[in-house]
Amino acid sequence: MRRINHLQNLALATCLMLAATGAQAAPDTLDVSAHGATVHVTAITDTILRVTIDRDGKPGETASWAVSPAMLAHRAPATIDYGTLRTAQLTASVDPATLHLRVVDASGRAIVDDAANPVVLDRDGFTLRKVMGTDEHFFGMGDKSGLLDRRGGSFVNWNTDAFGYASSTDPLYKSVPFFIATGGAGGSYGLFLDNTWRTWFDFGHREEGVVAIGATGGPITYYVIAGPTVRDVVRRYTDLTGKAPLMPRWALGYQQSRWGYSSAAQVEAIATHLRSDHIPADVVWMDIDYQDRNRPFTFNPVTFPDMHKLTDTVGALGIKLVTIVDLHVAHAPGQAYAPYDSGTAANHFVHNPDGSVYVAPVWPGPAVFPDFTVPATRAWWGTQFKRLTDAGVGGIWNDMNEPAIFETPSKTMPIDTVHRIAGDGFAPRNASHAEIHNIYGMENTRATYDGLRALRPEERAFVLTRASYAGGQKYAATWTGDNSSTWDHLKLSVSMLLNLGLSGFSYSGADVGGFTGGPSPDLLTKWFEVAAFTPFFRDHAANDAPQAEPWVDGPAHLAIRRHFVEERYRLMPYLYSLAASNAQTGDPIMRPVFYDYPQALTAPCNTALTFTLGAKLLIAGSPKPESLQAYDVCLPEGGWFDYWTGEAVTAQPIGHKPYATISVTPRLDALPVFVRAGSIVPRQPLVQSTSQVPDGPLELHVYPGADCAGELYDDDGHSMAFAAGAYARQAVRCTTGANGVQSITFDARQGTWKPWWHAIALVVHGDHAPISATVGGKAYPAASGTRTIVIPDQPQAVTVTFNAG
Ligand code: MIG
Repeated sequence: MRRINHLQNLALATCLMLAATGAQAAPDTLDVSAHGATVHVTAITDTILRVTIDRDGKPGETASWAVSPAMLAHRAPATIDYGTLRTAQLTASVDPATLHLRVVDASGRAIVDDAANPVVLDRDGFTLRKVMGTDEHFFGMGDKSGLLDRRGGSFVNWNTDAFGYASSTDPLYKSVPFFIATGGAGGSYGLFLDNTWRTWFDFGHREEGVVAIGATGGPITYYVIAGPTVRDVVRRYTDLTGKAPLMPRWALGYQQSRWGYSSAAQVEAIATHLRSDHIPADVVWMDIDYQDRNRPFTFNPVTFPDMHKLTDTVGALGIKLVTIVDLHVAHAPGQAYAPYDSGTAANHFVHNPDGSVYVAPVWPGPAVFPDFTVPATRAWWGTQFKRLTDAGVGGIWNDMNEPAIFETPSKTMPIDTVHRIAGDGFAPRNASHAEIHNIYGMENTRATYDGLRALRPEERAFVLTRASYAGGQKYAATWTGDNSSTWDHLKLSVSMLLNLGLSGFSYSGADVGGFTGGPSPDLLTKWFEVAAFTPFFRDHAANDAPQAEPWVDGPAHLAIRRHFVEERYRLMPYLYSLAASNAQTGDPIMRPVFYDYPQALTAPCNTALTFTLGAKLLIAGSPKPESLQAYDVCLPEGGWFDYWTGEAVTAQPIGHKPYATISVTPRLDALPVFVRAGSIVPRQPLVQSTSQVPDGPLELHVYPGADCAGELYDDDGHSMAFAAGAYARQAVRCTTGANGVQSITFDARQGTWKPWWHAIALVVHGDHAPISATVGGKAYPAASGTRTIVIPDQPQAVTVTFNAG
């Protein structure tokens, strides 16, 4: 149609140079026009640039489903000269002839540079082309499968119910059109294409040396997020799209699920079995089986006659119930089904182009679909949860929200169904499903989250979702959908969770054991071991798969699985402090090794089943977990301890490389975990549920080394009181001398919360075990034959000194 907008032909572009209108200064935006397109560059912060491209002089809307109005309006001081915009940290320049955009850092190094033909407009779609550096590696893009590094890959964003997906399947459930490039001359950068339509990203797959991104429609709006570190980019991306809220502590506990727990008696039996087998656990999940005819917001009157009684009974065991609530409301006119009746009365459902209500089959049979882009519809949806919160349900699981539709080859709504936009900074208008599809699941979880918060304002809300979009971390945790019971999927789970974490979704998990197929006993055991160190730890299986609860393979397997679940509960103070810091900074809980050890980016430290939990623990499962062959674990330079024995590790340096390796012979009952030298890791006595107060002192495991530090965080674990100051946060540091750890310094505790511990057990690792510690003029001896010294709790700023033997 508008051929003049095709900029892909350089020769043509040269002829068209005369048509360029040149650059003009505006108060806070650099505007450069050529060939009927205008590039606008705005400094949201010193390190985040918003780039929009208008076509035919029609400015796009400044509204977003991912970025808050406050961030959209945020500006950093910038100087705009002819063709350039400068912030304190970046300079962006746009060539007035070609619209070529280049962003450099303060020392002139290119952070991101356009490739030839940088902007190609084609009907309603577009392609943007950036240079792909030879040493750059690419991460993020949400839950996409395949390798950790996206380099060489090509991906589409279109939320899809991908039952039975493999490592090559794309697209999957979520759309996070955001990647991080690292390894380039100017360090790392992030690029977030804020376009909800079907988008695609190509990392040198079609064309060597070019990152190409595009969409079939919608606004050309993207953000360049500068580093230089990956951590900088992730923190800034979550400044832009929002931090995940602090989850309740129980959501970090072990969670037992299965499609097919089909009566209250069975749910109760599962909870009782967890307790009688002494498997620490916090949640039992209830899949669609608890509902009446698969209708959302109902309880099956025969099999689940008294939901309140059930939540009370399992609640007494320290276990919460999380129930599934899918968005497909049964199309049940005249049947006194309140969600249908009230939703119809207020016109809350998605329409067909002819104005009728769109009806399609899913679990309840014919169903209708709330129009979650309408604020009034979200509010109505939120109120529907009252029946569940009144019954004492702990959290909500939003499945099928791609949305999934049965009996149609596209597996989803026709792209011409009509949604309404009526707020959120957008001009009111109708929008096609093509525009709304990728945010439909996120807006579903937003309605659920806000609804739970409104119904229980004092409590944190917990929502799990399958589909989402960039920024969806503000509303829900997520899981990787219908994986399979294969060793390949165990490996895949790690790369998927790592990329989700880098994409803002820190609180993620994969179905332990695999959803379909039924795991072998060894696979399920190894999966428990690995998943015990991942953020969201839920064993789940399909209705037609064999039972996969921890006890199904006999006492030997149960013992190993229990041991790893117990270890997670002992590590709860560390895990919870990571969750608290994620809510503040956006740092993922589970990270690729290069997040904290950038020198490991190109080392073989990033193989399958290798990751860190926070900066301090490195988990190094075998790259071939199905095999018992010895393998090399790669440890970034700087010293490590064996987490299980507490002994320092002697790793083999590899020439002058910034890492060393250690050979490990795998065992079914073991998973190598290492602790960084210079760490203080908090642990606690074993509990069977996070609702139980640990009996005994908080343990601080101290591992001597450079930059020795740790953090303590505690609060009541479930209410919003922390937001008003009822938390306890305390930094701890240690010094190391010739005799190992010399001292530990506690900063003054911040916040008004009084944590559960009254004493602290200092466990000092390394070659030298102290015989006593002195604090406040008093000496405390080590328990005989141990490296453990118990001192009183230390809320004030204080230094504890160790006395060598
Ligand atoms: O059509 O609710 O991914 O976890 O057990 C399948 C039944 C619907 C798909 C979810 C899965 C869940 C299942 N659901």
